[in-house]
Amino acid sequence: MRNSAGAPYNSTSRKLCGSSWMSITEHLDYIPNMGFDAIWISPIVANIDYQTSYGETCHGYWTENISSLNHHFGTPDDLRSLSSVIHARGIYLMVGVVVNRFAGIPSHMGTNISSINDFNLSPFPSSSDFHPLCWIEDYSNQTQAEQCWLGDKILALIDLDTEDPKVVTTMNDWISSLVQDYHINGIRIDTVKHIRKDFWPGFTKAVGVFSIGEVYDKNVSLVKDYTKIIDSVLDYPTFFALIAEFSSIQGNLSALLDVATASQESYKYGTFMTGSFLENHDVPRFQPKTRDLAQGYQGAEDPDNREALWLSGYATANKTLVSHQYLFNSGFLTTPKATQLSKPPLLTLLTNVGQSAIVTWNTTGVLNANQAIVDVLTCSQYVVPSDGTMTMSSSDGSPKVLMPSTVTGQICIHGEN
Ligand code: ABC
Ligand code: CA
Repeated sequence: MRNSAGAPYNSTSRKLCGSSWMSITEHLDYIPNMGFDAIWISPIVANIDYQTSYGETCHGYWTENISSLNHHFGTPDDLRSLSSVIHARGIYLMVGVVVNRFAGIPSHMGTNISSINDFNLSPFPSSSDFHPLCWIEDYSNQTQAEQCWLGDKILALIDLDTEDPKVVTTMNDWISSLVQDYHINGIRIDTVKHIRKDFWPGFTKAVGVFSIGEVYDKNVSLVKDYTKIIDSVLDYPTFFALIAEFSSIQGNLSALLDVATASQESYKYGTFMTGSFLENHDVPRFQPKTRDLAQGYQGAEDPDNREALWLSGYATANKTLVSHQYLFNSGFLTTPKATQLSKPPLLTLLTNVGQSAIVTWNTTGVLNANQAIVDVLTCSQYVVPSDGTMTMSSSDGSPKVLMPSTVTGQICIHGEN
């Protein structure tokens, strides 16, 4: 998305940048060219509209009124138009949804529960619709994580009383209409671990389409329960392991395997349905952590990790950084420095040795004797010797993605991919 003027944007300013739903429609080639078939947009409802110590609500997470849309992003007709234009291109629409809380109350207005009545929160105008003020101080205390408030004394996020049946019914009815009105194909549910688990089955039923939940925690033991009540979760445990083990040459890929195995065994569908990611708008971008990548967003913590997309020039050359999916529902062969992921007919060889060391993968017994294979990243061709013994190597830390020549089809033609 670019802003209307195509102007430079400094995310540190935390200001609205003029981006809109209609501006997305000006760059629709970018999405399939990156290999994507869906877009996920920020929450769409009306937000508080005043300057806070954490800037303006450029991200859409500070809900004021769930019954109207965020006028900074466009009109209801604009959103319907975005929906129909992308659908015509075969692209799905995923929308961010916040249930857990309403707008931030800036500190100078006080965070006293009674001051909630002074805001125009809709359809929950009264302090009795919210949990009494207490701050989440211990995230491992589940009752506190669910019933106390996120945010801080600078900007409080008012926690909705999702134990109240009236609140539950209102939110379920709201999401059901929203999905239908705008032909939404999926939703990304925010702050899932901050609402009691038995709230979610009714809500996701009302959603009626695919939902993926944000459970921001590195522990498989905590995340696994949510895979049983929501279609999918963002795979934070694997994210933490990927970052730890791939961003440094001291990383241990066996530790990554431990997390992958644990999630395979305890998530409802293994890792088949999880949302894999290497970075997002809440965590530092991956590139500053290593010198081994060619391109990508560079920002550190929020708000620096929210660089404007138009500043990339919509380049599509380096797809792996943002779109690589770790298909962990597959076989592994891992040493601390080199791992082989086997998902026949695909074999992926990964390493964290860095660009100045040589790594070898022993593929004996993984690939068949006499098999002709192609590395689809470089289009290099190999034939497995007749006795089946084979090692592959890399001298610059590059991965390999191997496919049998018989199934690569059009991927590598005349030595190009
Ligand atoms: C603003 C400023 C920030 C400032 C912050 C206090 O206020 O911009 O610079 O630091 C929205 C906006 C933000 C805004 C916030 C608050 O609202 O986007 O810019 O920050 O006003 C979701 C969304 C996120 C959104 C919110 C709102 C929720 O994706 O964009 O933020 O609340 C928690 C929530 C998670 C939430 C995340 C930001 O905060 O659970 O839903 N994301 C621990 C906790 C996590 C916690 C995390 C970060 O810290 O367990 O629950 O996430 O605070 C691992 C552990 C984890 C641990 C991590 C750090 O380490 O296993 O448990 O996470 O090892
Ligand atoms: Ca809550």
